[in-house]
Amino acid sequence: MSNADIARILERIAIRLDIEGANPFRVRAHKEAARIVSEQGEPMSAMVSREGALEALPGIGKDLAQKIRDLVATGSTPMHDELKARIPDEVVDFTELQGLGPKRVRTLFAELQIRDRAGLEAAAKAGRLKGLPGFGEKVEQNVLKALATASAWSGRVLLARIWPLAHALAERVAAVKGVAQVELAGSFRRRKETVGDLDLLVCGGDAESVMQAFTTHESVTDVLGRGETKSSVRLDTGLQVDLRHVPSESFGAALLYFTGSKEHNIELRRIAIDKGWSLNEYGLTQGEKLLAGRTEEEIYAKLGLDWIAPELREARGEIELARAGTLPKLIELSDLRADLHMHTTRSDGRDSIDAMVEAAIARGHEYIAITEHSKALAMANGFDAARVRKSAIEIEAARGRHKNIHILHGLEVDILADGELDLDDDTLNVLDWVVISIHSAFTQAPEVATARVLRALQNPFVHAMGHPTGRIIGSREPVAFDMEQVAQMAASEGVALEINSAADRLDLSDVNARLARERGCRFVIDTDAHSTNALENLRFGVFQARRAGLTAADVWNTQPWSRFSGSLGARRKAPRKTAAARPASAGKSVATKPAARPAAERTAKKPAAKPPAAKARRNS
Ligand code: DGT
Ligand code: CA
Ligand code: CA
Ligand code: ZN
Repeated sequence: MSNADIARILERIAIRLDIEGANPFRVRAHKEAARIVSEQGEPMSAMVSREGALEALPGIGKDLAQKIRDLVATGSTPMHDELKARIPDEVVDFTELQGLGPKRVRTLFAELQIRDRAGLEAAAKAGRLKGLPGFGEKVEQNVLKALATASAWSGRVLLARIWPLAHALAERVAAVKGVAQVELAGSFRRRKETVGDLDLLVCGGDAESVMQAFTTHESVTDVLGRGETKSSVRLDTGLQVDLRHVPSESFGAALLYFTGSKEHNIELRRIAIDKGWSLNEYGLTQGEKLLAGRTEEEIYAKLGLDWIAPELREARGEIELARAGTLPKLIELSDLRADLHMHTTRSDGRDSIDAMVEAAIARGHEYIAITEHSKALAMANGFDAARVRKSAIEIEAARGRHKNIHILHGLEVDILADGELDLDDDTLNVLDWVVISIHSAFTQAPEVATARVLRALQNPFVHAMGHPTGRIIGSREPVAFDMEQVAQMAASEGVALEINSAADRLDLSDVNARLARERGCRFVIDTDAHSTNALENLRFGVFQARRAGLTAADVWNTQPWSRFSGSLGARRKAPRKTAAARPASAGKSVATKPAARPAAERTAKKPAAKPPAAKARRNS
């Protein structure tokens, strides 16, 4: 069992204890143990053989150490077996549905004896949930919605979750003697946010040895088929992987075909047919004659097209651009110089400011923003006005300890249900960087939600909107605001829209980011990291941006610090457009003192001759 497997079982023990109404201390102890195990670099299977090593871990006492030993030895523990016998897996999974925490699941289980998904859906449809203590009409409707969302995504896995394993499989095959090329094609190569299955392509080497290496990987649980040129397996995650062994003269054609999308392929084939040729996974041919097939580039070239990045192959106009030679130069991970959304132990993050800063430096960031939550998120230790002022001192002290990165004093401020921000303008003015986010009232009617967001975007202290739609892939639908109007307002206000890199957010989506780009919006790509490890997720945000056709110039945090810091205060100093809608005090404070930018003073050279505010706020 890997540490991740062990952590997952400890986590599920915690949920089951919680559902049974066990002592909250015991619940928390198991959750904490799961976290500790998942963060250990050394495998538990190695640690168990060293006397006292497990007990030396923080939060792991005798009892938990024994459970870890049982898990390593047998894959289970007596306590988990007993709990499982009482509470089925599907009931534990209910806690992942939006709106159903362990307490409500306990009620469902105890009062209605609901033991599976079908039972939950039937009960909700029959209106038997709303009368339960702690439920009500709205919760019942939300459960139905959450069930529908979950089933629409079922069977697909998040790109980020399968990323390491997919590469491990590809590396296993690449290590076979004589193998020349290995590619993970399909939706994975297009960097879609979720994948239905993996499509591996291999050329070179002896096919038999390739199939042997592939089908015997540790994570393979079933071999669904094994042939000379194609094998299929199922992984322990449930995901299917197809591997095709293809000759090198048609590798490019196979890669093109199996990368898809199907719609993109159909458009390409139409172009070939118009020229009297044919295109399939073996090559581009004219009668018997092979015109191209070894590389994708030569096939695109023959068809009169520039090579198209896989992320754009969704039949959304990329072929016209490739024909005209006007494809965008897509942003790359190395273009990003900063991460402007992250949390520390001061709110709900797991790591200290120093740990986050050091990890950001190690990643090569030139500047970062530390953005804790605001007070509306009491559960997450959100900051009130006084805490923000104290925070400014803490950030200044951190700057003193870390000279080789610029640290912005930021905050992730809640957008309240009516569009008011969770903190007053004077407090916002203390901050260098203000991200606004929706963390409540997710199910407002479209007009209400649109008005709410439009209002929030007009606050002159705001720099960016975090995870704009609030959707969680597989469990929460986006807030129903009108993206068209929101994008227009964000563009005219100069507020950047975030592409949040968290595996199950990736919000904005590709489609929404594309729309926002067309309306002239600027973007930021951030991790929203709650731990140092999560700072690594930035690449998934970049993938989403590439799928939207974004270039480095579209993304604010690609700018070097001198330009970036020079553009931060512009909006605060501009005269307010809608003075009537604003409290008078805020306007005054803006007029009398410049926006606080202590971090900016740390730059060696002052940003020379700042461009006019309006221009600085817009790039591209
Ligand atoms: P997925 O696995 O659902 O996330 O999405 P894909 O795009 O990986 O789809 P998949 O695995 O069914 O097939 C891989 C690629 O093979 C697909 O993107 C395009 C190509 N392909 C599959 N079936 C067809 C087809 O019927 N016609 C054409 N033109 N291409 C196809
Ligand atoms: Ca696929
Ligand atoms: Ca497939
Ligand atoms: Zn956040």
